[in-house]
Amino acid sequence: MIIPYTNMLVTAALLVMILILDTVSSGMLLNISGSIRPLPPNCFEAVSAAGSEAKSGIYQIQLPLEGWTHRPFYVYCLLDDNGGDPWLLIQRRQGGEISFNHNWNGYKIGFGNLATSFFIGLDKLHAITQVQINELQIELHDFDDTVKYANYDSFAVGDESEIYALNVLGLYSGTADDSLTTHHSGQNFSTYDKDNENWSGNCAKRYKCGWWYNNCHRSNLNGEYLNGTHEQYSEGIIWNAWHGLYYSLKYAHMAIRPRDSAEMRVYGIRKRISKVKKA
Ligand SMILES: [Ca+2]
Repeated sequence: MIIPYTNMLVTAALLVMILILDTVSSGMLLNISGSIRPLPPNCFEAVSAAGSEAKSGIYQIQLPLEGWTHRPFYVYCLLDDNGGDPWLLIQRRQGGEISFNHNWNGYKIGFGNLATSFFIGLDKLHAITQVQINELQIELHDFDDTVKYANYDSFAVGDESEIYALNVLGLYSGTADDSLTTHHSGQNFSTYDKDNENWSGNCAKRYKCGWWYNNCHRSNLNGEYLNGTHEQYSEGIIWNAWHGLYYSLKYAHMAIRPRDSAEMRVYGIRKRISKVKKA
């Protein structure tokens, strides 16, 4: 009688797996209690749903945006040390183990490891910044473990037909000084196989990563991981206004979050969901 009992267990396990796969592919989560709830649309709601257990980490979200309602994906949500809304990391460098020297398609879809170093992907970045107005925070660490910030009160990138241009970059505030506005605001994205910048050479090929290059850069947070002071002009993870063009930072991340109040955000998302449903 052992064999039929084992068969029953296998069948039950398969049924549970099918149910889980089905709910995940349709953008629903199965609660411990067995009830089904929709995936959160952003880090704020993902972290809120985790309640007192909430911590910085990987969450699954689903954007309430046409073309994305059946394409849930994972993001890294970072709790705010100052008690503000959580941030969504769009890029992080914390070691040299992940190469950032990728082609157009690599930057389009994203690459790396969400738990360590990664780039979210330009399609997702465009979509997230389409849903609502976001602010941007760049956090930088040097090898003395000094930490500095560059904040921009709005941030959005165009879609692929707009060459993922850095279309919206708001007012700067912070401690790292501004190495983005003057040289990079409004610039197209470039990779070594798509030169969309203003230099006679190929910036992405020369500096080994994709970025919103102009006639190259004053910041290059996707650059090679080079461990501090070096002799190669402008190479490495660069933030010129703090450490100049011959110093590669120890750590960098770029994080975004909706700029509006929680109330405004929920209202805005509801409006968009109803628009998507009507379409
Ligand atoms: Ca060029």
